[in-house]
Amino acid sequence: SNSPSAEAAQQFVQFAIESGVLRFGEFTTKAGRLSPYFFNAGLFNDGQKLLTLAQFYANAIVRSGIEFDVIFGPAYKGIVLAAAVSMELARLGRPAPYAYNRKEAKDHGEGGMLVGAPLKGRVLIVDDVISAGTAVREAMAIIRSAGATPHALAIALDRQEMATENGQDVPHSAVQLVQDQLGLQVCAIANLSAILGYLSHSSTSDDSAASQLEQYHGKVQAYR
Ligand code: OMP
Repeated sequence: SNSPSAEAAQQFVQFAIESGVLRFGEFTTKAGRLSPYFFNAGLFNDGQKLLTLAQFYANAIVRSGIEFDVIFGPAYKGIVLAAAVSMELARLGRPAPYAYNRKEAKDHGEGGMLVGAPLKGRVLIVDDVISAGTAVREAMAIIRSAGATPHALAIALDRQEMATENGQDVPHSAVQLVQDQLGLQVCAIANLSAILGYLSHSSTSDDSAASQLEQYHGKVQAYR
């Protein structure tokens, strides 16, 4: 199943809010959308948070039933994620090698743009967030040029937004694009609906954040 476990999704939203990773306010996304919330995975910035994060990913991946040969973490945030998820999967008795890319080519030593295990076979991309689907297409291009097969995507948060192609909004979500057109299996720990659900049940959250997220959801989601 690629739909997140509802219980894990709620627990994850709470964890992200308590960690300061999920914040409410005014933000601009990479695709240039004005968003009332932002998820900054870089703030899972101590060992305990990273371990808990890795457990959420590993459980979601195992639950999804996705099969793969190697994990790929796109630089920079994906590097830490790939390593942490690989460690937790090993602890669960499902060892998998991992690799990541450099953003700048190295002209000495071992050279090249890829570090870690050889990128071959079915590749699971582990990344933080999917919004308009640009980052995942960049990761797919790196995997293909290494001669491997982009096979699946695991993310912490699916923002459930419409995809862009060549900078233009298209009438389907980024996850639909990745699954139906690019052929990847997708698993997410949580999505915008889970955030909305959490806010509607939490007594501590403010109602204005909840209503702004509702509005935003209506604006950025893809209708078909
Ligand atoms: P897309 O490439 O549009 O799918 O956006 C995904 C990337 O946006 C992530 O890898 C992040 O670099 C960044 N991002 C976040 O980290 N958190 C958010 O809440 C929103 C974004 C974003 O800019 O859309």
